[in-house]
Amino acid sequence: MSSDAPQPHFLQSHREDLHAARAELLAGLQQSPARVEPKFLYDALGSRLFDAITELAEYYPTRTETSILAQHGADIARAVAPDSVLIDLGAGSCAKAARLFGPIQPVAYVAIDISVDYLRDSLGALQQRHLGLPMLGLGLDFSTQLALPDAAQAWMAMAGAAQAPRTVFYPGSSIGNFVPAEALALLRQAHALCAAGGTGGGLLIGVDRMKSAAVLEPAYDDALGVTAAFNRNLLLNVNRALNTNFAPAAWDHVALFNAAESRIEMHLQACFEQTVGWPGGERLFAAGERIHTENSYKWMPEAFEALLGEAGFGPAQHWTDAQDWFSVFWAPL
Ligand code: AVJ
Repeated sequence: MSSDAPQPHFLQSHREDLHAARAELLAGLQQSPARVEPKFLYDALGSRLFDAITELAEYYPTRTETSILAQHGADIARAVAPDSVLIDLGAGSCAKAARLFGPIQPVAYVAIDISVDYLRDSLGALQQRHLGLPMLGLGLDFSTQLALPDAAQAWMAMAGAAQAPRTVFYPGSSIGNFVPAEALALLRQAHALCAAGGTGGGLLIGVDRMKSAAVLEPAYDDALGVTAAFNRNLLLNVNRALNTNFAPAAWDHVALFNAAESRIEMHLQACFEQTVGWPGGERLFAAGERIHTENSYKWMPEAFEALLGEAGFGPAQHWTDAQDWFSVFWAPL
């Protein structure tokens, strides 16, 4: 690589109060039932384990969404404004957004992930394949607040894209991690993010649909145990954050479909009675006691369309697959 090859720009937004973040995590661990937010699934190893999950036969969402985006790429390109800034929420490997570059021809690409470290390699490699497209990697935990920091606004102005329409891309049904009230709050912030750009902006979002437990449960409890490893790895991440002494092998992976709440739940279940300690405290877990680590909501398309409207978007359109398992919505400003 020559030294004057274009490079992506990187920014890491840090939560001001790390102490408060730790206190929040510890409070969740001490609740009954205990809970840890799903963002703790995504350290460097967790992000790689998730990428492996997307290749499993049982895990249909990623490949179904990919096929919808491929099959309806021309329609999607007609809906999305030309010359927009593509803002990718939870970019990870950046592979999904990269497949949109051809159809929608963005003028700039902003990849947002909780950790900028995971973005460095993927975005660096992507930049070499798209030399003329300005790219920003932004480390930001948008689960608490979705807003671009001033430095990101300044970067867009430098890239000549301050007035461009904004296409916010939130694929993978990651919106499913949020209970409906939180999902609405996040969609409202996504709407504000689009509204701060030029006319023609909107949200392109992937949503997993309600379907039978016979399809849903294996997707979250695969035969190879990759999802189990992904779930248990959260404990190693918590150990680093809090100095706890969780032993991952002492916890079983549990994935269950909660029909009343329209969601898959992941839990970690203590294999036997054990005490987990941290500097200044400890908690006893009974055999069989659970830590709730993730919700993955499954939506009826009509209900999700209504949610988009409540968040302030105009009339949405959506595309689906032959089995009606997954939907990709375009919600204009
Ligand atoms: C990244 C939140 C969409 O809910 O399907 C995959 C995470 N958890 N297997 C999902 C996940 C277990 C995934 N999302």
